[in-house]
Amino acid sequence: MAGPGRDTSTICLFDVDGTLTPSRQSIKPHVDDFLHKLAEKVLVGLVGGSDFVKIAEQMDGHEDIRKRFDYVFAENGLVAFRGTTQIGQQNLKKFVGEEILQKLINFALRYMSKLVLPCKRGTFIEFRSSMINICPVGRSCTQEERDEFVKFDEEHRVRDKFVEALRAAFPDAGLTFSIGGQISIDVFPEGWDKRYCLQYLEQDGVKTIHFFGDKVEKGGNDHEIFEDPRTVGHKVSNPDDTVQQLKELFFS
Ligand code: M1P
Repeated sequence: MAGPGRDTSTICLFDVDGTLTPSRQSIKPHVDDFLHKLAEKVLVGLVGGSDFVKIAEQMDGHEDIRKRFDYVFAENGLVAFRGTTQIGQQNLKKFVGEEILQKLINFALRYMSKLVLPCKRGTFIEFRSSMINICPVGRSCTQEERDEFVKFDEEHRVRDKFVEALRAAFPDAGLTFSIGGQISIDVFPEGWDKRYCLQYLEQDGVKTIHFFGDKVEKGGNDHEIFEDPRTVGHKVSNPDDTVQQLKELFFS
């Protein structure tokens, strides 16, 4: 990772899906190689909405990503690693309490039971340590079924309407409903968005934080960190665009 003259006061922090990899797929070898070169110049970190296991699968699958990246922030940074050392872990269950959690889960299940979609599979609610992921098509869908839902959702705004209904039903619960990926909605306490990870970088004295993300518009899960004054935000359209922007910034 380290190289002579590496600037450890600067980090490039990347969203995963749509920024370094196609959504929920593995990183392409040329993007992976490029990150290795970049890591000789500055610190490199990941901040994904997904849980650690999914991020690790997408970034390689066999190497421990905590050895490869200076920081890995899963679930928006609520599960945080500096190298191989875990430096943070939040607990949704304790923070929100069982009563609200059950009301939310029951509401979401009722709402989804009325949806008619091209298909429905399994795992409609995934309970993570710091967020609940609600997925109308079901997380166990195949890639083909995922693609089909994406088209259907573009046309019928299934998730937008679902988020509106959730916001209306839980106006004072202190929860954020965020469309982070292609087929699901993330639910977490206000403030537990990707900005959460910045505290660790500040504590470690990192001075310049370049953030790269694709979902930077309002409602997207990169929006808050992209707009945050503590970061230099870079909007990208896909992994190749990310590499191109990095070349211009650090290699020209
Ligand atoms: O891009 C991050 C998102 O990745 C997945 O989204 P989806 O399966 O909907 O494409 C989920 O892990 C989601 O929680 C996460 O924000």
